Amino acid sequence: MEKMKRENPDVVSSMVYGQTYEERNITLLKIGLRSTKRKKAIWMDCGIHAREWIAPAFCQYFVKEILQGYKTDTKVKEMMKNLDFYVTPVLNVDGYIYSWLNDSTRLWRKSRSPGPVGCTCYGTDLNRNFYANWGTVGVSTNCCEETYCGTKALSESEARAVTDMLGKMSGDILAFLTIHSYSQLILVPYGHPNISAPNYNELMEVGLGAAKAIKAVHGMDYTVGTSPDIIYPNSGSSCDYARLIGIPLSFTFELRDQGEYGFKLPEDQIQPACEEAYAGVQHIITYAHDKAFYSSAATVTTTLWTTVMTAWVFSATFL
Ligand code: 0X9
Ligand code: ZN
Repeated sequence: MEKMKRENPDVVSSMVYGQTYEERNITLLKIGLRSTKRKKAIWMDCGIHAREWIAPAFCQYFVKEILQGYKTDTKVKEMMKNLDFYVTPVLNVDGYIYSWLNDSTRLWRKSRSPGPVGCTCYGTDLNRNFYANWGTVGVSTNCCEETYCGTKALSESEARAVTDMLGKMSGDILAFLTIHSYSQLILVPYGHPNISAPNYNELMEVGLGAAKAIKAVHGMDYTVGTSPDIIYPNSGSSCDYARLIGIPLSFTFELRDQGEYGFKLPEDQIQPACEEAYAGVQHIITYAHDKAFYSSAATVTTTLWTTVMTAWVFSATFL
């Protein structure tokens, strides 16, 4: 992150927006061209689940690509003028570092906070700890389980950090993308089976467009849908929280593979997995950008045109 800032001081800055249980910084990179106009934002976080190592790799790849892209690709440059990208390469820093410790900790998923009194296990599933139908479905209340949702919503400082940051920025965020592995899925809100997003059709259409873009890169199939429809119901996820507070486009990506290697994706798949996921993400970002900047421009044009025509009809009739 420091290197990216050093090499691109005009477009990259960083911000510490929280601390983990073990008091490490939670840091994001803000990437965008300076502008006098009010900019919209795209949120991306990776590594909320410790063992899903392809996710932090993807955030790095994404940062590298957009930093190259804005020099060579006019669309990326245009988006960098209108948007700021807020990228958290590793959200669950404690868990991620723990998963690098040795073979026995490699598959750690949760945070690293100790369990409540009377429970000797560690960690809360950060993707069950958000204030989004917290504790209702697809969670465990046993602190030794992988999907332990914590003692209450936002018991974890990592979930609080994201919530606070989103709260400050939510009016400006066009798209919220949270990157996981594995299964090759693009999940749309909600994880709760009884509620559905008001723009479900739009989310599905954009998600299917992203899956098509992914397939065009290396032929990989990604399935699109809500988690109850295609995997399992769940509550307290960051993706659901983002949609609940009004961020219109909220997606969970589950990157490669489909179970052959699972979380231990071999090194030679890092590059292709990132390339295809980049195409999917780019589809969503482009849609979000064009909707915000072109349809409002179109509205202005239509309004102007209507005014001109009304004046013309008025003058033709009465003058
Ligand atoms: O269970 C999860 O937290 C996610 N899958 S994973 O295998 N990476 O753990 C999926 C969460 C999806 N939930 C919503 N989008 N609501
Ligand atoms: Zn995950």
